[in-house]
Amino acid sequence: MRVHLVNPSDNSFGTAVITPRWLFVLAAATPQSAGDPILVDESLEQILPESIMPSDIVGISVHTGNALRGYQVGRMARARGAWVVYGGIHATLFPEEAFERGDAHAVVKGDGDIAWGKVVKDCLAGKPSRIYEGGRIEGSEFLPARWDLIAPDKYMWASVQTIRGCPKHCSFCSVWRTDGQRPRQRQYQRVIDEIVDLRRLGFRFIALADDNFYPVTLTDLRLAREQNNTAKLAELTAIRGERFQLMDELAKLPKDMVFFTQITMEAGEDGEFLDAMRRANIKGALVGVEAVTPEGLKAVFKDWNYSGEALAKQLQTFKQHGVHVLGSFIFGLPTDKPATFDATVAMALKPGVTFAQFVMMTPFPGTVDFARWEKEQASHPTLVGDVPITRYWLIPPEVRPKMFTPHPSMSSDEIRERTQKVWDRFYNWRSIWERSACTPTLRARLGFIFLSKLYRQMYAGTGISTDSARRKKSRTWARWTARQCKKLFQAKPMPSLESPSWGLTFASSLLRRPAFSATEHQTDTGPFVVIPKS
Ligand code: B12
Ligand code: SF4
Repeated sequence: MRVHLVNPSDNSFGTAVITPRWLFVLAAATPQSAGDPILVDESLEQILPESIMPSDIVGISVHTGNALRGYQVGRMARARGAWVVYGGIHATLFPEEAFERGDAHAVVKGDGDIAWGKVVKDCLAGKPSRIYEGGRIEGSEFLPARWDLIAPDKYMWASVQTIRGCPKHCSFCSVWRTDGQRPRQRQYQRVIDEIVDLRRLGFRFIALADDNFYPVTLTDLRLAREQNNTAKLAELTAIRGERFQLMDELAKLPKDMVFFTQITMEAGEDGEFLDAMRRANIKGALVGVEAVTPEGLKAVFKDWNYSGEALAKQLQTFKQHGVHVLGSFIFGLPTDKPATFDATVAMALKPGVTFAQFVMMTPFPGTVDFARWEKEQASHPTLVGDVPITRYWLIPPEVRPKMFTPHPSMSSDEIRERTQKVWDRFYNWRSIWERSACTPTLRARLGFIFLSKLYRQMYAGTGISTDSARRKKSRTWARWTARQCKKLFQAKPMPSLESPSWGLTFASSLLRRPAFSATEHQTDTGPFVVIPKS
């Protein structure tokens, strides 16, 4: 019997940009009695059906975009006699779908860190439950990933989560509903231990895979103070303090390390925080700009964001403090007009934005937008084949519309074409060359150019492009560029690197624990085995 963990994907590039973290976390949650799991990331290569044997346990993670492929994998695995278990955000929101479409034996809702061990044991005993409630576990319970199982030469960036949940409530985002609005933060040393493990293996680029790296704003602190809410103020101050501790420790790691995260624009008001990010080598952050007009921001419940000149200034503030912005913009909002595309690209081309993504409005399940749309569709459902459009992820990709919700004044094709032009304009050679001047060396400049092109091509291959010929060309391009980029991202392994705190005489034995070794991962007695310092 073997445990297989499968990250489904229709697009295999042989090389991937960022590690799917769940694979390595669930590997850590797999009881030792089941042996080391086999990890299959289909964004590298597809699973071989012959690798699945009767009584094997196959764990499949589905988000909305890869659900259809995930169900295919599950049906194949069940037909070969395996136990099939689903988890991930989509399975959490639509557990019944995994049974109906994916031949599931069981579904885990919510976090898998604790629940997965129980699932494996129940499967081994031949009696899995139908649904497991993984819930929202505390930050102290998040498992460190088993990086010893990674093929380091396959990924450019590794991902480490430092916090889960987001206090905001944007209408297009499901995070605050599924992960909750209360930030669940990991103790900084646990994060550092994982990063040390990764640098030992030769990873120097790490994505801090957080929903929102800036969970406490200056406004939150001011309001708690004004309301004399001492308990709230203490809680917020503690969360903020832990962030600074993390960044102080990151700053002590090898100087060639580069971190990237996701943050709200309000961090631009907090110079102290941005300076700590710079010292910590957090060189870039995805900032959800979403819309450049006040009406657009209101439409997505993000009117606390900046627009117009104030937005341009705010984005530049990040750069002035040494944090590059990957601006994320949404097209297809009801308030968008043809002129919005020009205004957006003009804003993106201003000095504050180093990278940008222009995504088409997609109603993701679990969001306010999705609930509203589902309600509108209830009386007169639009069908594609026999699938209601509100279940668009079940529509075969060849016939799946590119946009799902009608726009009041533009057709889907018009929005798609205009979006395509914005991508082309932002990522043309000249603009990339100009932006690449922010890098310190020729090698870094080359890396910047490759990465910009790769980013653009990967997106073109995932739905925005106008026709399938272009999509195919994009994929070939992305594959080639990914191989070149990978070389630029690899660093010499540092097998004897230690965490800055392990050498401290006052550090507790827990602080001295490397995040993994061949013998110390999840045991049946619990994941946190303390390894005394030799
Ligand atoms: C980092 C991240 C990215 C990164 C890296 C992706 C990667 N390679 O992993 C990047 C930037 C590339 C990215 C891209 C996109 N992302 Co993203 N991303 C995230 C983010 C912030 C964290 C994911 C993560 O690593 N979490 C840490 C791991 C440990 O947690 P986890 O995956 O949730 O897994 C836990 C549980 O879910 C469960 N579990 C998961 N799988 C399984 C399987 C089994 C068998 C079991 C038992 C349990 C289990 O156990 C795990 C441990 O507790 C999430 C937000 C979030 N909170 O999840 C969004 C999120 C997953 N992304 C989202 C989206 C929409 C996208 C994009 C489509 C964005 C876009 N418009 O292009 C693309 C799609 C990329 C693709 N083709 O897959 C949405 C998905 C919504 C949905 N309903 O599907 C999320 C939820 C954010 C949101 N705003 O709502 N993303
Ligand atoms: S889009 Fe960002 S800020 Fe808004 S709720 Fe989601 S994670 Fe939070």
